[in-house]
Amino acid sequence: MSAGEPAATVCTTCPYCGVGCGVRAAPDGRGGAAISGDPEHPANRGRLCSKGSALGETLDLGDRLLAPRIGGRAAGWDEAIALTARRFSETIARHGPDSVAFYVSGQLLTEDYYVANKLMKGFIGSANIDTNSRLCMSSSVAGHNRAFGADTVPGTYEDLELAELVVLVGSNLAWCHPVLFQRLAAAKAANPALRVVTVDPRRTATSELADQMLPIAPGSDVALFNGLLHAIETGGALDRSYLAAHVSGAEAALEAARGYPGERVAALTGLAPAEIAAFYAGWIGAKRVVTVFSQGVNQSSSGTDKVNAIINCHLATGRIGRPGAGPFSVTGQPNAMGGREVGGLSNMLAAHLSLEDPGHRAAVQRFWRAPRMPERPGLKAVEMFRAVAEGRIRAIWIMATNPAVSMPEADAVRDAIAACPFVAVSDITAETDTAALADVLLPATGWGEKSGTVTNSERMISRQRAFLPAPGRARPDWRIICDLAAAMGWGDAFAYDGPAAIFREHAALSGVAAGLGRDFDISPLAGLSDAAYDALPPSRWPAGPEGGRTRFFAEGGFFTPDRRARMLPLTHRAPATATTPGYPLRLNTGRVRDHWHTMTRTAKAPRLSRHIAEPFAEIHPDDAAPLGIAPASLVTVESPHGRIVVRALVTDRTPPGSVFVPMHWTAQWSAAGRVGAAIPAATDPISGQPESKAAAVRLGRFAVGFYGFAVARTAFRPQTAFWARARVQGGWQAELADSAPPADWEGFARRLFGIAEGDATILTDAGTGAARLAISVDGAVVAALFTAPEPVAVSRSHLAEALRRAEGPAEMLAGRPGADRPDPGPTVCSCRDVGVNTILAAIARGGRASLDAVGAATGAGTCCGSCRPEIAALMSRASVALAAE
Ligand SMILES: Nc1nc2c(c(=O)[nH]1)N[C@H]1C(S)=C(S)[C@@H](COP(=O)(O)OP(=O)(O)OC[C@H]3O[C@@H](n4cnc5c(=O)[nH]c(N)nc54)[C@H](O)[C@@H]3O)O[C@H]1N2
Ligand SMILES: Nc1nc2c(c(=O)[nH]1)N[C@H]1C(S)=C(S)[C@@H](COP(=O)(O)OP(=O)(O)OC[C@H]3O[C@@H](n4cnc5c(=O)[nH]c(N)nc54)[C@H](O)[C@@H]3O)O[C@H]1N2
Ligand code: SF4
Ligand SMILES: [Mo]
Repeated sequence: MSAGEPAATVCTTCPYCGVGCGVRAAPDGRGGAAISGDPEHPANRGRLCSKGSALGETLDLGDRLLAPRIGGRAAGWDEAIALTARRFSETIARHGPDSVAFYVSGQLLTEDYYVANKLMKGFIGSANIDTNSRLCMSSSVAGHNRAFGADTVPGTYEDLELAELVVLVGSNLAWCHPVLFQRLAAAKAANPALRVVTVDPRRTATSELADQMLPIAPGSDVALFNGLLHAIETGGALDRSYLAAHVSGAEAALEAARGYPGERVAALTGLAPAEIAAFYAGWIGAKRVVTVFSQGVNQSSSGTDKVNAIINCHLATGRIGRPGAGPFSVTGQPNAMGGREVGGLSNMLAAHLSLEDPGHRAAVQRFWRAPRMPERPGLKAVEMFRAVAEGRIRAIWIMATNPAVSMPEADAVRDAIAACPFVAVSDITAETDTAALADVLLPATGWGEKSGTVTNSERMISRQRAFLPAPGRARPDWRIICDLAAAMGWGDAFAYDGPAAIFREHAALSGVAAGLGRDFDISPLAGLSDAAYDALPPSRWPAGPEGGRTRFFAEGGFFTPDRRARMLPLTHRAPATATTPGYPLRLNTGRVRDHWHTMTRTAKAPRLSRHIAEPFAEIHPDDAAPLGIAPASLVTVESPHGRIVVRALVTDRTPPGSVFVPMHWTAQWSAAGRVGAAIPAATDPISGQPESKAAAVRLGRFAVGFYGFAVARTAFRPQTAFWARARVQGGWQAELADSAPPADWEGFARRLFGIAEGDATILTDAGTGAARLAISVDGAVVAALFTAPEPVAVSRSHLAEALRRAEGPAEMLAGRPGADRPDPGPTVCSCRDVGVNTILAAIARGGRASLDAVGAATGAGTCCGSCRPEIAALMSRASVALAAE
């Protein structure tokens, strides 16, 4: 904290994405806090995105789990821990250590993660601890290990600013790592010679920054980068001295790449030969090139090969570990990296040591004074839930993740958890699809209440610090895990008095690993006092005796036995379910700007649902037309595993043959929006990461008798065949639809809202069957419903605002603002609440206005900046329209 800062302000780290922005929180003394970006944090220098800036709106306790529950009833901690320990111990005694499992999360802090891994691997003696990082980073981990001999991210964020060329492969950085994207956009504005290329089947907010967009066929990245490697060779761009000194396997990799001349790459990727050639020439010509990759690479049945295809090109040119050059895996979760450091995956040990290396195992066993150690890797996430379904795992503890939503074949996973003899779930809320299935619910402290460390994408370890008291009986995750370990008889090995003690042990173990030649070394931090730990500034690893190193591998020094990197011979493979008769389309899934995963936190902030408030499918007009799918109608997206119902967004952003659906909606927020239900559990053979971006599906029209839109002051959960609800400023809203309109709209509305009192005002249109209905108390509307045989055309933002302002029925039932107040349209800028119509009007007034001019006129994009790519898109479309006039 710098001088002059009020004493109460606490510096901490954002709990969302892997950019790892520093946050300042000033508690208001009433359970809330004012949130701002930390100007001194090296990741963000004061910036925050829309999700980070809305953190203050997610702190209320309304939905929190405040005491343990057993079978749905409130229970004490002693009872809950004793029962969990007894069920685990009995299961192990009867069926062996591999009959139990932990399924954990990249959203745990390093200290939580460390003790969970130690308990399972060293004391229970099984490697059945896996994590949602399996669904996220495991292909990158496997690719790094194959090429570098360790899971090392060689570069830093600064490299994106120092590069001549940044290639974003399968990364929607503008929405998923917004502050890093803003750093890139600022660097490009300052240095127009910096070129950006996106490789993504879809046009996204990220592509607005791109000089070249490569709309690659889903799953064909290996072909594109094999072709690049071949072009590097034929173009004379191999760095022969780097290869001779530091790399093995180059000849075999080059030989495999020779099978990918330009025409073959064009056939496999669907890209035009000229655009491929231009991309290759640009890549080869740029000495400083960073290739950023994310889930379009990892979440694939050839994910590990995709990672190595990219790394091959960097090794072949020696463009690695130098300022502005290197392959760069950006991590998703706030502590994806920390989880890898402690060994939280079932095929890892700890501190980047290998489970299958007897020497490593013995060293860790000695260090932990562990009674037993598994000799074989445990089950990876997909295998783990299969084992649950088949009764081979009989007790599971799920921490800080929501697999009933986020796993592929999510319906089967949900049913397996429901049928498992014993399920414990640690969460901050009971209102999740997974928590609903638990035998024992354990209340964890959440962001702002817990304390520990996280590591971001550039190996920067930052503190998360508490600035609020633990609510109710909630406890930090590390403590719940240590309490269980003690109840199972291992109290001595888990007798930590706080996260600092755990961190010291973790740091000391990294010193053991460094002694065995591993990359992850923070041993100089093993002697931190509690006070020094509390004050720990952001620190990049390795923090070795030589005082820390910024980048890896410019001079070789890989972590393989011969210290040489490995290039690998690779072959293109189509997605696992590429051809499934009867399912002609490919389902791509991912994220939207303002929601986080299964929405347990972001859905609490009304301003974050203003951007997108319901699940949708992006469908190309060529796919929509033959099926008669109209814009804003409802569609089914169906695979052999499951079916969802979502809104049709007919757009050419997605290519023909491909449908994009966001991953966020759960059974808490929608009737049938859990897209994981439709995704097959096909995995990469090396990493075990599921292919979440290329499922074979078919589309259908969802038969609708009436559509509806509803708002109310109090929470309601519709029972209709389709619904999706969201928080709005003064209450709740829902989109709904069902097969046949009810006979009596007032009765329907009163049941929908659970409101018996108040006056109902109803307007019906006998011709169309549309109805508008408001329930008011003392002249102010408390709930309103708008229905029509076609998608309801009312201004959502106006209705939410009218509800908040307690308007009367006449104002409300008009459905949109009066002529004196223009309708702002759907929200683009959630910080300043600026709608699309307002922005378009400003663009129209200003002609080809600049982003800053639109900002000055409307306020849009002037706060966190996350919406600037969308404003840029509106501007470029408007200028196309002007040009066409
Ligand atoms: N707003 C927001 N931000 C987040 C998160 C969130 O939930 N919400 N989650 C965080 C987490 S955990 C993660 S892992 C990251 C994920 O960050 P990203 O990986 O950037 O996000 P996604 O939207 O999952 O997918 C990225 C892109 O991959 C493309 N893609 C699909 N198939 C292919 C393919 O075969 N090849 C290529 N080249 N591209 C393809 C998709 O069209 C999509 O645009 O985001 C983090 N940040
Ligand atoms: N179809 C499809 N599926 C996907 C993906 C995709 O792109 N497409 N992406 C995958 C990826 S990359 C990821 S990372 C996963 C994410 O998927 P999940 O991990 O399942 O999603 P979250 O909503 O982040 O779940 C975190 C849970 O932890 C709880 N929680 C928050 N803070 C704490 C805490 O401090 N302690 C405890 N104990 N609990 C806490 C939250 O309330 C929430 O229930 O989804 C994967 N699934
Ligand atoms: S970019 Fe946004 S979500 Fe990611 S860490 Fe920064 S503020 Fe949080
Ligand atoms: Mo992730």
